[in-house]
Amino acid sequence: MGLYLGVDCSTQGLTAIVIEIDGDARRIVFNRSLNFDRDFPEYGTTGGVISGADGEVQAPPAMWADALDRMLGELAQSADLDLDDLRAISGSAQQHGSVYLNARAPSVWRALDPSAHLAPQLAPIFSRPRSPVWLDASTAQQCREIEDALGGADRVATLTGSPACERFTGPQIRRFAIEQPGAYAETARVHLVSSFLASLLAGRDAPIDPGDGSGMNLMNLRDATWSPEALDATAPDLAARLPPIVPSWEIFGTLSPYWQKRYALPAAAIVPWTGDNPSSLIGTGIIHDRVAAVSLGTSDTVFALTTTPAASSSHVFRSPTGDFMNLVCFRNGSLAREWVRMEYGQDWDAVAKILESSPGNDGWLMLPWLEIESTPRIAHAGLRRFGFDRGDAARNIRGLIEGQMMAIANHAAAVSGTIDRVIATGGAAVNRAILQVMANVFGVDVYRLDVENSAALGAALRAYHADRLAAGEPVSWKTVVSGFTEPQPGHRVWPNPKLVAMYADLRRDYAILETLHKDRAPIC
Ligand code: XUL
Repeated sequence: MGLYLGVDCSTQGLTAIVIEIDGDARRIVFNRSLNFDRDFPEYGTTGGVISGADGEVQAPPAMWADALDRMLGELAQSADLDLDDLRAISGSAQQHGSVYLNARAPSVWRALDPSAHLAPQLAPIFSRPRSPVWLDASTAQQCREIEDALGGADRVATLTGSPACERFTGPQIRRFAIEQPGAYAETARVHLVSSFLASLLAGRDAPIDPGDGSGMNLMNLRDATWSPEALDATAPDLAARLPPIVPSWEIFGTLSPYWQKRYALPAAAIVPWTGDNPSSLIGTGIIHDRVAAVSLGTSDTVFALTTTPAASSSHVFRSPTGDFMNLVCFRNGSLAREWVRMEYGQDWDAVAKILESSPGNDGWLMLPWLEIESTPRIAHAGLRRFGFDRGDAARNIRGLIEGQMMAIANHAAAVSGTIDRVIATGGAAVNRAILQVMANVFGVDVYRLDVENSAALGAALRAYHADRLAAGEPVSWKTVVSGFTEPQPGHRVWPNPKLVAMYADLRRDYAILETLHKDRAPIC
């Protein structure tokens, strides 16, 4: 029997899931979340981040470390678990964010005092106390410079899997290197959020996995190695500052003495962490084509697995299975849904009733760009409401959520050819009325999985896969995910054929409005 821990450090909180695998008997035995704003108020975040001028959005890496420390403490206190059976740990984190460490980091990790909290002991290691995260939109100029140096947006996309994107790591690093050359010179190591947290567990520099590495505009997508020309186009001496890229399943260390002594944990294997989306691919069981996952979280994403990169997808990442995953990301996800709910003073039950009455909003459409958007790229934040009465709660709430679902369904064509089924995950997937809109808009069955945080589950499953491989008893991905990711019949939502036809027309109108208005200022 073995226990496997998966941790997900998302924008707004940190979740840990432990799975127990005993032959064919498989179950989740621990599932807990911490919320950064609520549980770590001393860091002063809102929605897990701190927003500054010029589109800057950052978060303190010490807060993520603090959350990891508290979560392992809670795990160690869990009376139901015999943690001597903990065999391997992996994790995932919000993609693209970067953590800047000075040369002292490795010696600080080696000398950590197990009787003391982790975060304060890490204070000497940061050459930049705050990390830019995926919501950061301050790097437009750096994106253009990188594209110019590499021969244009298409060339960057072919090489790295995505055009230069404001929220990606390479442009973040370039801005830092140019604007704070002294602090960049002090930086010995640039980590992703994922590899930073994996380093803390192992007490040594963790590698980057190809899944998260492909969200940086720095990795050659095809052979999963750092691209020398992309590195040169980004910042001086970057190669020396980046950890190596290794296969997602290559165990690189064991839980460090700090954790073993602090919480009486065993020397469990540490498997490279990946990005939250690649991890969700495993946690939703998407190991074959014609199935797309829609993750409704701080960002909404739609993704699918392919054996070759899709030409039309805005992002192609490597998947933790070694294949490719195509992904489209929408910045206006749960925060926009939450905003419209609060603005009109409704609870989620009332929102569900609103969605169930008058599907299609009598034809009234809204482009839900409360904040600047990445799909399509919208530089001027602001809802675009067409002929709406701003006082009409039902129409505005329905307009925003239906608009989000139409945008997701329209852009999903870029990630997968035919889609037979959608797996919905993320916090908002518990809302059946939203999934009903999704099913009607997509015109296919939508399934919700039991587990809300598919990224943390995916991490635990990846830990299991890597452990068995290292033990010389490899397990196929189909077997890895079985027992955890089969959709429950009770969680299936069917489309209503009449509404599918109506939404097909509305989706066309929505696409036209999107094209017409993406370069225009908000109208109301
Ligand atoms: C994907 C993206 C977001 C983050 C947030 O490209 O930027 O989904 O991973 O979790």
